[in-house]
Amino acid sequence: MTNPGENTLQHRYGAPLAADIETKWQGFWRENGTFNAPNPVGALAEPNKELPENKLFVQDMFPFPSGAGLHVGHPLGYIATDVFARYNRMLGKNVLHTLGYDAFGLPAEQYAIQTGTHPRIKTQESIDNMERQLGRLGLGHDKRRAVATTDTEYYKWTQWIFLQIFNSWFDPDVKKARPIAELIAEFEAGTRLTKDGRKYNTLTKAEQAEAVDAYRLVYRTSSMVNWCPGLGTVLANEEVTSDGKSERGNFPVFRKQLSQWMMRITAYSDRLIDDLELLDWPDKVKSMQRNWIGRSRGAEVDFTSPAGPLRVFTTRPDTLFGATYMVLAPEHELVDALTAPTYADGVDKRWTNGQDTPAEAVAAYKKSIAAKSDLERQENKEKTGVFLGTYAVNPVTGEEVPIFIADYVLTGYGTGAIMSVPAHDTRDYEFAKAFGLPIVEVVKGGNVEVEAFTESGEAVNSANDSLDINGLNKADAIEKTIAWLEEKGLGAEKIQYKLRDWLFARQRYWGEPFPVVYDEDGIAHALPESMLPIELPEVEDYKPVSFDPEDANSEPQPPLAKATEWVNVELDLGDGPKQYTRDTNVMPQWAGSSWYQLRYIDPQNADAFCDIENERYWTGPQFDGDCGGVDLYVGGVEHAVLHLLYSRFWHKVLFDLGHVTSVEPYRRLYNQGYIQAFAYTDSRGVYVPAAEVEEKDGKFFYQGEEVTQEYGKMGKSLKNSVSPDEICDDYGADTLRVYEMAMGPLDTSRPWATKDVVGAHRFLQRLWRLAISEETGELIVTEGELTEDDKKSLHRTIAGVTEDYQELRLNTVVAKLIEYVNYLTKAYNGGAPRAAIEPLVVMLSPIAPHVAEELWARLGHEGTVTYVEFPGFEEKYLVDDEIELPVQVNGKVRGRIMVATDAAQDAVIAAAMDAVAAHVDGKTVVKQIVVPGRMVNLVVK
Ligand code: ANZ
Repeated sequence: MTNPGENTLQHRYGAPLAADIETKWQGFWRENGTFNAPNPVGALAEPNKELPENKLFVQDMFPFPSGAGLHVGHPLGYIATDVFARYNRMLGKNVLHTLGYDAFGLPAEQYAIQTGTHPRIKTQESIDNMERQLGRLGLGHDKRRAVATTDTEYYKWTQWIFLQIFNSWFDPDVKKARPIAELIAEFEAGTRLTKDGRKYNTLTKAEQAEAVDAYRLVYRTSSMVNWCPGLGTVLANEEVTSDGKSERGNFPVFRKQLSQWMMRITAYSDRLIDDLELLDWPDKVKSMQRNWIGRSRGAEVDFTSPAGPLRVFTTRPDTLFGATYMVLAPEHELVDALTAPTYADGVDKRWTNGQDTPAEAVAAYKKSIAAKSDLERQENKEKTGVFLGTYAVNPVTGEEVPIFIADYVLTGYGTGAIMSVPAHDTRDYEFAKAFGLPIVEVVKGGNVEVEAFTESGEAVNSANDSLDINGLNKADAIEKTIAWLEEKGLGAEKIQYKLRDWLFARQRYWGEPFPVVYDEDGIAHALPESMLPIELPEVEDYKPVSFDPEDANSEPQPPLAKATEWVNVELDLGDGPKQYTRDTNVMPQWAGSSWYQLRYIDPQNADAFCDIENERYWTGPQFDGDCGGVDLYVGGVEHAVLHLLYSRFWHKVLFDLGHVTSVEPYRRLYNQGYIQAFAYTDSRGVYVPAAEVEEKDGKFFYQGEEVTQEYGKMGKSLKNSVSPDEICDDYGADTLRVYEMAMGPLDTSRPWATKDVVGAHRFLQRLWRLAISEETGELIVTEGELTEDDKKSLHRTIAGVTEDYQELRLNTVVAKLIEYVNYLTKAYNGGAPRAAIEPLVVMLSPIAPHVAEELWARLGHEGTVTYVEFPGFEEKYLVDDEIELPVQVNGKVRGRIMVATDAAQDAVIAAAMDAVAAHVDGKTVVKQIVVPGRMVNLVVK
């Protein structure tokens, strides 16, 4: 089979010529720094150049340098941002666009462990390969700004930002971060008490340190974590699958109490929710963030119990009269105190789970749920739990209600205890049914005989001597109940969040070391800025200490702990040289990506993470109330929550501390769709190489055997990857770019079809033939005038693509350019007029930049097409000079006429009469109605 990209004509636009052109122009761009964007100040400033006020900062979610290399799905977003950036350069904007690497993290380390080389070497190899692959695509990046999070000069500043956060606290009065020194000053002056209400000056040194730590935005705490012995590390909740395994490696994960670094992101819950209003982001992503933060308004209510007040959090204080039992999380601190020595005679057998005493029942129950994740515990399944043998008193009814533990109540949310209202909460209803507990209706509207009624309605059965909410709607009932509780000292309004603080440590090697040491008393000291960077030590054996995957009792042993010379250091932290030990954890993979947009702005700054003047220029607010930030951030929706929440949090801290002028990191977010592909499985369900599958009569065959077609992600495991190198070899990068942009709207997923790529290639060949002779390679454009039709076609194309480029409708840009090229091909069949070709080359250059540069040069221009002004259009060519009108006879359309838009009424009627002569002949026309631009109606008798 001959490859359509190959050809015999030396001057035809085929793969060999495309390759020459692409190499040539990529070299030109590199040598001339074509895409270098100047900064106002610092290393990347150009003193003699006045910066345009009009700027654009475009950013991609940067890739993780994986050893596998790229498939054609990866660059979809990178090409789109490149097109957008190039288009905006033609509008005269100073455009910042680059691409770095998110290079720390577990996958690189795992991969390096498998292959036996140091993660740094492997990471660099992967980066080099991806650079090569992406380099072929002709992306217009300012290469000086490309950073990798693993560069020492980069992670020095990641550590510096950690120190800023560590050395600050969140002042609830002004709702922002402030330097920790200001808190200490307030403590010392006595104007602020410690969190537990003590006077700072009366405390010992250690107690003072503790009081300050309780406020820091970074803190250590002993908390329940997900310990994965098989990987040798602790995992964040998000890294654990719903069936309690590690997302990477599929090892068992156990809940374990461990001392860990945490970031107090919860302090920012309200601002992270409220500032979503300022952002030009997809609604879907905003609501995912809102749900993740999960703000609920409700109340805390105290029930009286044998162990003192038992506090619950409820979003429905209006249902308090219907609380017929209580449930504690099995981990609740009062469980032991509330466990009775014995069960009363005749206790319901369902409540004891076959055990003789409450203590035995509790122990057995705890054991049965130990391995379950929070997600599993909340799943819709049969409700389980056991009775503690004790009762609490409902504060409004005065009735005794039994106390249970059950896994559907989670520790770490609310107070870890609930009042159960089976009539109006589905989980409580199921539990009550399973355990034979009373169901009391307190909201009218449903049928609690058959199911819980969870909607709002009028309160019923809800009155005592001093509180009567009967007849009130939900909001009023809540308000009145809370007022009553507050008056009695039994409760208060409470806003609750689902968001948890950010577990910020991993027991791994390939991450940023913490700039923290411990003294002989185990007190943590943040290192001064002057000691940064804290570099990763070279270790012989950088593998984590992993354990028997099933050994829940194993203790994390970070690999850095083995670098004893690095761990034990003598330092002078202001009070003379002393021995310290370094923290042996590393930061989680999210750290480096939480601020990289700021380093793109000022990548070579040795004195600061980013000069605020440069930040103000590139991402500062542009008008009153504007949040500022990167102008366009493109990436997959899988980062809707964690990455974007973490980077918003860090950015806000930096803003509070005065290091940046923008309130948000990313002003506009765009989620691109995915390139998907068909995959094929044989009769055993094993994937076969998709490229070797043949289609016959709608059936698919691999080596003669019929296989089943599936549709989904592109990837190695599905054996359906297509590499961009392959397409570049066969057709050239411009063809790949045109094809990917033409496949469909950028925000939707689309199936890859290698056989369709040739269509994009033929389009570029037709374009080429309009200007260049395939036989001689000579320029064949004419200097002739454009016809009226040419002008109409040209100006319409310009108007259309201008709007489409702005709205990122890149598929319709391609469609309109194809239409224009087809028009010219038909009209001229060979050399077209220069005045028709030049604007075409400019319009196409963002999408197919190499061929555009080549044509631009052959048309006689010096230098690059990159900064040529984007063509404008004249309105007068956009209006039609002829229109089609329907002609009705007695209200029925009987014909159509073409008339000049400015035709006189008489002429329109004459044309209409002609068109419908058969329906009018022999009748009398009693009325002729012309609705200009719309229709003609003739009334006949
Ligand atoms: C009584 C009640 C009656 C409730 C009713 C709901 C409906 P959101 O909206 O997600 O914040 N809850 C409180 N703490 C819990 C915990 N640690 N584990 C599991 N469930 C917990 O949900 C708050 C509601 O979830 C609370 O309001 C409580 O049940 C339950 F008709 O209290 B509710």
